[in-house]
Amino acid sequence: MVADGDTGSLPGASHRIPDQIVFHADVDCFYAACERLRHPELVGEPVVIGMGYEDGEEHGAVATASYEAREYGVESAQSINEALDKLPRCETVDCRAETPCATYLPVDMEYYESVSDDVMSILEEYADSLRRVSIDEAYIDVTHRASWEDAATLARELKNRIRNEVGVTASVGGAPTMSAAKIASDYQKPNGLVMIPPEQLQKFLTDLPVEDVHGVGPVTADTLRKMGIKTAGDVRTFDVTELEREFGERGREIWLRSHGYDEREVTPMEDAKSISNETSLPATADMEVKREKIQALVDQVTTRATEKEVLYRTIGIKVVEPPFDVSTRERSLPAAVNEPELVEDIVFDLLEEFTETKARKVGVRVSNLSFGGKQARLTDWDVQSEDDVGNPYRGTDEKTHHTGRDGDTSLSDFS
Ligand code: DCP
Ligand code: MG
Repeated sequence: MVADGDTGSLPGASHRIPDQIVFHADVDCFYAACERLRHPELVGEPVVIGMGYEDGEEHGAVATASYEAREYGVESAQSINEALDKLPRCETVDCRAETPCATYLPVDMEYYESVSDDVMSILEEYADSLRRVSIDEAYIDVTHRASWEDAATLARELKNRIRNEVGVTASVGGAPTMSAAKIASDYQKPNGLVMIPPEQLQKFLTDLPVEDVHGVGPVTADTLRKMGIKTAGDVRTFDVTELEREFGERGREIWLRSHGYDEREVTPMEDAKSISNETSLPATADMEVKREKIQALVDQVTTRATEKEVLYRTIGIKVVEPPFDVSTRERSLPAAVNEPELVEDIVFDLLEEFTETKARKVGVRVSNLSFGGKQARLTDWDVQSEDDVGNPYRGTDEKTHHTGRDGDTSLSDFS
């Protein structure tokens, strides 16, 4: 049953739409917008910024493309070669050729960071608190700066100041929750302004594709679709316990977010290096027991990653044999993700090496974190050889083995 407008369908503090006003601001085609500041002749033209790209070369990947270049199918994470097939390189920066072409430029992080700082300083002026989540996006809490009646006016003022004082355009979304504010800022890009007051939140979410629900990655979206769930509205027709049965703790989160329940407050970003957890068990070689413990740890770690809007590139396990024999195994992926089912597959795969091992403690860790970015699609990932085509589990493995007191310095960042 769809519970539009129902903000209190179940008891408990988290089953309500919070009483706050959160904005999420995200600059449009950020790196390209920065380049346009110093190359005004590129305004309105197709521009492609390449990571690992050098002038005139063909290696590297697309970091971003201007909206004019996106019309030709150029997008982030494509190889430069693929982009060049869709849009050849312009002969000169002020090219006026008849056939469509794009200006390709290499990434210049130092410059983009200085533009980012200028955008963030303006956002800070409007914020009771600010959470910067990537180079071009931040959440701000404006609960005490506006009411829902004038929230759009405040957002417009903020956007105008960024455009006039920095020279880039930002899309801004406002909502009572962080997750909905992020969806709102993306909803009308570029130069978007979307406000979702509390009474409209559930209606807004009803038709939202399930892959856009906070915490749902491509693999989970696939499983949900197989269950007949295509939208957040469809999620709400399910009982929370059914989703918990299928996805564990994360099922509950998907259910909550689909209702617009998200209690998170805008707090400044912590500088975490990894997210991990570990648990003791009566020393045993029983794989069933080890798997069960690891499964619970995966749920806890990935739920924390989702709450913190963190992507990770490295996934690892730790196995402690009595008395103090510590082994770690980790695998690094070609791109950062937040994909709990993938974590589960990888940690179970890494655990295979310890089939015979008596373990008294096991741990799960995700590291190589990036904050607030968008996850690559599995198909975007670079594959390492012909055999690995389509195999997202392929990555680089690392092993360590260490005897000594568990928790020694070489492993101290594990917990
Ligand atoms: N970025 C990157 N590689 C990616 C995605 C993004 O290097 N796979 C970089 C380039 C982007 C910047 O991060 O300019 C900000 O990321 P966004 O996802 O906000 O993308 P854009 O700002 O470029 O476009 P949009 O208008 O969709 O926000
Ligand atoms: Mg952006």
